[in-house]
Amino acid sequence: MYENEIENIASKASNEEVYYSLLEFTKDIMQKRGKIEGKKKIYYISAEFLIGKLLSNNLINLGIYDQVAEALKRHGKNISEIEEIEPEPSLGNGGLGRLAACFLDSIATLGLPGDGIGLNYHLGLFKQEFENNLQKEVQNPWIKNKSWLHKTNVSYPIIFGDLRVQSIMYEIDVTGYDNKCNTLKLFDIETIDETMVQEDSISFDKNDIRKNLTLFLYPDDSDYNGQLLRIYQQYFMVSNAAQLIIDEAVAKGSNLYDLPDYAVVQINDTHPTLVIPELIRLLLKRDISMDDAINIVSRMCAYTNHTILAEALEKWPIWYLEKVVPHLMPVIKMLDVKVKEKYGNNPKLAIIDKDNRVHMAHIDIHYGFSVNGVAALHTEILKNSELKPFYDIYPQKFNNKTNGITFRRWLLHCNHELSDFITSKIGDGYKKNAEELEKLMQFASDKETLEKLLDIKIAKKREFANYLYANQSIKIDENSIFDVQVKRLHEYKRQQMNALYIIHKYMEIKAGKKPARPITMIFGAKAAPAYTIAKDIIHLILCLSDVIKNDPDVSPYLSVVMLENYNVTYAEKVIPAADISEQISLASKEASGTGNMKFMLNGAITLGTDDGANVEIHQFVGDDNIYIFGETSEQVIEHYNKSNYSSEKIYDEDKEISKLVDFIISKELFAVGNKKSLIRLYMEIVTKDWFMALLDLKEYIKVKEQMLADYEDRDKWASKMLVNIAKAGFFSSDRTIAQYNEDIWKLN
Ligand code: 26V
Repeated sequence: MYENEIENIASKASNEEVYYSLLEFTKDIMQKRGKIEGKKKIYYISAEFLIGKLLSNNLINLGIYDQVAEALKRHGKNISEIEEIEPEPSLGNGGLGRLAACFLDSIATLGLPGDGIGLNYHLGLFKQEFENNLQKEVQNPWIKNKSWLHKTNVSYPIIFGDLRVQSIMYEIDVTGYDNKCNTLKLFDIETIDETMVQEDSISFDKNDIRKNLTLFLYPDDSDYNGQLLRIYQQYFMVSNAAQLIIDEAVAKGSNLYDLPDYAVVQINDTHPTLVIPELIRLLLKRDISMDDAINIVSRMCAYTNHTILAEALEKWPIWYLEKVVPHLMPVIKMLDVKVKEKYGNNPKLAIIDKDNRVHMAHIDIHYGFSVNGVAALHTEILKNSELKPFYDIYPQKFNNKTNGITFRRWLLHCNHELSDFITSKIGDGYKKNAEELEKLMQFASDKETLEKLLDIKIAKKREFANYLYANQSIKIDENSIFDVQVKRLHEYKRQQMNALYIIHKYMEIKAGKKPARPITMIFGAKAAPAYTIAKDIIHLILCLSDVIKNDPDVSPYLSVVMLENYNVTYAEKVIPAADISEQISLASKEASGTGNMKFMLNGAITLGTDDGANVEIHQFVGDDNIYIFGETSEQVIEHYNKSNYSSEKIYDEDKEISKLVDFIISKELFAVGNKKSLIRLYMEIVTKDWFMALLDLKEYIKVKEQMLADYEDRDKWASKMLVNIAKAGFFSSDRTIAQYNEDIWKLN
């Protein structure tokens, strides 16, 4: 099919022309594929959809990738160069947004009717640049005249306390693998003014809602105006969603009392929570009683919790909501009164607390029918500690849905070499039924297979090294061990602990103890613009990179690289090249992690704590194929409950540790870095260390050393790689989505 069109496109002169012709051609085929239909639909409402570039993924899902790649080759072109032209939409921060994108792929692949609903941020998340070893944020426009977006004529009035706007709905088609399409619906307004952002920065006037409503993803909310803007965004998103859901159901014949037969809403973290009172308000306007409206909405909304970090759980001062959405307040107050009538004045269950703050998660739990965590351990922690008072009254609502990743993007697209090899060994059934990867286990000690796996890894390392050089002019040694930690920068993820390992290694090499093979430490991380300590940690890593690069005693054996503007595109390049996957969060703090799954699938070995989905990875691969260290989540929770952790004590009593921490304020680092930032970080670690980096540091160093030693037994290492790939099937988001459907959505 399409031979002539593809040939014609491939023969165009420039890569740009080829890209834009392919874009139109692909959009056209997707339109012709048609939509997935059904009476009941899942609406996945999310403030973030980190979709990444779409061309190759769409071609793969349409089954024409190879055909296009070969035609291009015949015309002397390379599909990866064509891909370079596509801008990456950065409509997400990290795991939560990327998960939403993987879920859309799997919902369509399983043939379930389901749309994503979100916002069309014009500038998305900031673009990260490094200047003087510091993170600098600049704007990141992605919407060009021609893109994957279609403008529709769907439009709704959205009413705020002090203004009224008219929305426009854009759509991006989401094609399933070998299936029809669903859509990602992104809402926007016409009056957004990108010119209000000063060039080379991300600051803008936060007061002019008409001009800035969908300008940025999660604008810096460290000040009052930023937080208000976030509520404007949230209400804009959910009011559009609620109006659309009702319209679509009514068009299919709903009398509104039977709305739950037509629509189920998945609330992705608390950001879309206001959809609950908004749906109730809209039903009241259609003469449905309050009790009936609450009953209808409570049977259609389900909530996913993605974190136990208190500072990330949204609680809005009531007067913020009174200002932005005064018409929702009677509903929210009624929801609160009903909880208090039923459960008394238990402050742990209240929607509006004594300080007049509105707890968004509490609305979701009382007035939704399902509450899920995102990995087995995380769900247990929700049930037994963080949300225990709710579990006690609603045990039937709680369920676990361990996260997953789409294998189309994270294997077929990013690692053709590996997926082709797997196909040659076990056929291509695993592309639709990921658990078939288990068939690879028969080759766990087959020398030829293991050698081929090592060959593919080295090829991917070379490819990444070339990309890195082209992008950041940094040269790395493809024969070194690639030890990779890529994820948002947060103290609980403990990049600072990894930095302390680097200091340890640097000192060892300085003292004459050379490693068996050079090591390349690779980081990628953006810090929230107002998160000072996170930026200090980036600064430390960049400074260490400088010190080591300029030290001829050390640089042949160790190098440190920080990827600039780490995003989905970078992830697709670095993950297939990784040997070691760093998943070292403080146990209990990482709800799931999904990078851990991507690395595993691409044959990297995990160095991690028993946290989030690492626990399940550990169970699948067994002790011999993963490196686990650190205190358990129970022990960590006990430290918090008893307030008995003191980094100062460890620092004072353990000279090996204090020696490493002291290097942060050494003359070597001061020579290349910012003294104030380094001292602030040093003080933070010594006197606070909220996420207990010093607690696990020594065991971390020991286990990493063991891992580096084990790497030298190449056959054994390759067999660990194979076991990781073979056991990755469970972590396909197709499995996760099948479980959401079976237990929560109940479509078909
Ligand atoms: C948000 C914030 C905002 C304010 C300051 C600190 C802070 C810390 C963390 C967060 C994260 C919010 C929710 C989130 O992104 N969770 C991530 O969801 C992923 C998908 O389920 C999961 O794999 C990650 O473990 C989890 O952190």
